[in-house]
Amino acid sequence: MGKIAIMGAMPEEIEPIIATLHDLRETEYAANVYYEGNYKGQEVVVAYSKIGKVFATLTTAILIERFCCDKLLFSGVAGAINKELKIGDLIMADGLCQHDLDITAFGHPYGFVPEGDVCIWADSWLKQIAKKVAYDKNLILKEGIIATGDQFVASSERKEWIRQTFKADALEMEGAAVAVVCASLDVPFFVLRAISDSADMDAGFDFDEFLKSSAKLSANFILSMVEKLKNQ
Ligand code: 3QA
Repeated sequence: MGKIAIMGAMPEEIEPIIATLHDLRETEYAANVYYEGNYKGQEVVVAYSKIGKVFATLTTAILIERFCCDKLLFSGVAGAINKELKIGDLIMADGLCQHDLDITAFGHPYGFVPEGDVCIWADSWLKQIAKKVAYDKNLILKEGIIATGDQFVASSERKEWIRQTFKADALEMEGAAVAVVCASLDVPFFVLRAISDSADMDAGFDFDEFLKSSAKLSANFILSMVEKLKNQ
C-alpha cells in the first residue's frame, strides 16, 4: 500500500492528526510545511494548504507529484446548507462543485468551464470505507454535494442561491480544488467535513466557537479511515 495524503486547509484541521504520528519528519517546500509520518503502520503525508482554492490546488498537486501519495483524504470543517446538518455533524462529499465559477455570459451553466465538469465525484471505494468506519464507531455520516468557492459565506441569501443552483448540502473553500487535481491525475480522493457553522449571519461567530471541536471530530474520523485502509 502506498502513501496516503491527509490534507486540511487550516492548522486546526490537521494538528489533531499530526499529534498522533510516529517518526515525524518535516519538509519545507513551496512556502509550506509537509509532515511525513507513520500512523499505526501506515505511511502518511500531512499538510494544511492555507485557505482557498489556489492554495488547495497547489498543496494537492505537491502531495501527489512530489510526495508520491496514491490516495488523498481531506479533513476539515464546513458551513451547513442543508437544514438537517447541525454543528458537529459529519458530511462526506459525494460530488463537489465550484459555486464561484461563472462564465454564464456565454450560455454555460454556473460552475462549468469548457473541458471541465460542474460536479466531480469522490471515490466510491473510499466512501464505502467511510461508511464502514461510521458503522463500527456508531457515528452518523451524511453524504451530499459540497460547494466550494473563494468566499467565507455568511449570508442566508448567498447560501440559498448555492443550494438552489448546485443542490449543495454544505459549503467550504477547498474541496472542489482538491477534486479537480485528483481527478486530473487519476488519484482517488475523499473529502470529509464536520459542520462548524450554518453560513448565515451568525457564521463568523459560530466558526470561531466551533472550528477546533468540529475539526477534531473530522480528524478522528479520518484517522479511523487510515487504520481501516491499512487493514484492507
Ligand atoms: C474559513 C475556512 C476555510 O478554509 C473554509 C473554513 C466553514 N464555514 C464556512 C463558511 N463559508 C466558507 N467556508 C467555510 N473552511 C476561512 S475564514 C476564517 C479565517 O480565520 C470551511 C468553512 N461559512 C482566520 C483568522 O483570522
